Amino acid sequence: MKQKTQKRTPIVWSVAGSDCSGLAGQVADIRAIEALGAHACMITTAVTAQNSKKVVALNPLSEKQITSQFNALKDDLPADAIKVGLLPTVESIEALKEFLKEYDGKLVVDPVMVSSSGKALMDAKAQEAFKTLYHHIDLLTPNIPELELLTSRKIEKLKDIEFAVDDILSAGVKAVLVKGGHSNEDFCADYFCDGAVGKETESFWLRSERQHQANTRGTGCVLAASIATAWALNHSLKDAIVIGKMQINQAIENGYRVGLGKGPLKPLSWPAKQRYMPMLSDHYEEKDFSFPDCGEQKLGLYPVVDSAQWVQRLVAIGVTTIQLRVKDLVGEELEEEIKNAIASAEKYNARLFINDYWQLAIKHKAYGVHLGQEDLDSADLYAISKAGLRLGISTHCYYEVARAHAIKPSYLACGPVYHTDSKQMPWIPHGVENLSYWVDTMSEYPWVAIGGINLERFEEVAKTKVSGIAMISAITQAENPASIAQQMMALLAKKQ
Ligand code: 3NM
Repeated sequence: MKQKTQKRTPIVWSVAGSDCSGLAGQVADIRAIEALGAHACMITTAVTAQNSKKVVALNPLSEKQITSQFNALKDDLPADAIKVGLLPTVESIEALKEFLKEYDGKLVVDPVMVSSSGKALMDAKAQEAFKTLYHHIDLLTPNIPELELLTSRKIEKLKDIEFAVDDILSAGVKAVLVKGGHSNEDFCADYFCDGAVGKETESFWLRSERQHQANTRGTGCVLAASIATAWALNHSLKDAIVIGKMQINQAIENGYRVGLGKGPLKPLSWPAKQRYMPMLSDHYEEKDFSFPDCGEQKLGLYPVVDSAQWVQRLVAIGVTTIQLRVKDLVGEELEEEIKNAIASAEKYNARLFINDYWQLAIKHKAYGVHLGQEDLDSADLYAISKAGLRLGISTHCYYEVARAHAIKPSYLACGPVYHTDSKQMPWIPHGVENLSYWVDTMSEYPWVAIGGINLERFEEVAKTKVSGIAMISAITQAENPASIAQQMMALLAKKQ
């Protein structure tokens, strides 16, 4: 009988210490890896004896014992990503280094140096040898005490974190995520940076509200293992970091008590709640602006057009939400176009969003502004907020949703839902399933679906809980645009 061929499940290796108490270390890694849908393999570096109150013994394995585990796995169950935790001795580091000579895949390393009860988990020689791994590491995830140990710096101010991270990046690590769980603030902010001084860098803060939960053993393990897993599943590293942060927020919420001391986190399946989504920005502090909502009425049919004439044509037949996306006008002509579009929308009481040109939108009192991610850095969000305009933001992935979430716009757009020829983008279409994930997960925002939506696909999109359905070509390139728009509006009216 012919066997069914199945897509191979991605594999993530946990190179770490076992923990007989089932609270942290490798067991936490396995739970995290399998919760996100990958297969976990274990390379054990030490058979630790610990309980919920203390580490009793480390019991490191020999270089030979560790190497034999690498050799057993490497051809049969090769890693799509590796998460490294406890490396207690120079021998364990040597064994890993030897293996890394033939592995150039994704490598996330959580430096496990001191236990939460204060026991040193790496001897002084191992701490030095650890640095010889740096140029192999794609992402290093220290907490503040570990960052201090690794860089011999005292971290007192936010700037100290940046300097210390810079030391590590200059020494060869490709990216660093510093975990902020150890601060006393009522939020928890992690700092990411991926390039040393002089090289092109990207850095950001990821903020979540602090959950005052007692059962938090294994936090570092679950975070790094979740990031490695999401990365193994082919999300970008930055998306994987956001997914890891969502998962840690969910796992902390579900931590449970089991022994006399702190209990473990519980990583559940794929995180899908707005309260797990971190806010991502270049600021440590939360931004203090807000944007008005778009009213009770759903955004509905939302054509995106490139001229005031189109706005006039469509609002006149009852379109209530519309975007002016002008690409080829400048100066007075551009301003005139925007003024005319605003006048038409006002006449018919339609909600007009101006793409990109936020100054002109403010000047002529448009209903709202729509910005792409690339415009977020240059636009003055404070000015838009102060003027009382609504704000819509395009998103395509976890990183972008987390970034938009920090701005708390009036709506979020999700695209491309299907293939589109109207805009060049690197994104694979979401499909309706991913669109639904976003609408259901970030459920406090109205969502607008965009990309490749036409009359045939319209009902399928309308079945999700989106607030608005946006399109360019299905209307502007139709033989009879008014008829298509009216049919779409009729489908929405039928649904209500
Ligand atoms: N933004 P059409 S897709 C302007 O995914 C735009 O952010 C998108 O055009 C996004 O309806 C898109 O012709 C083009 O496919 C939508």
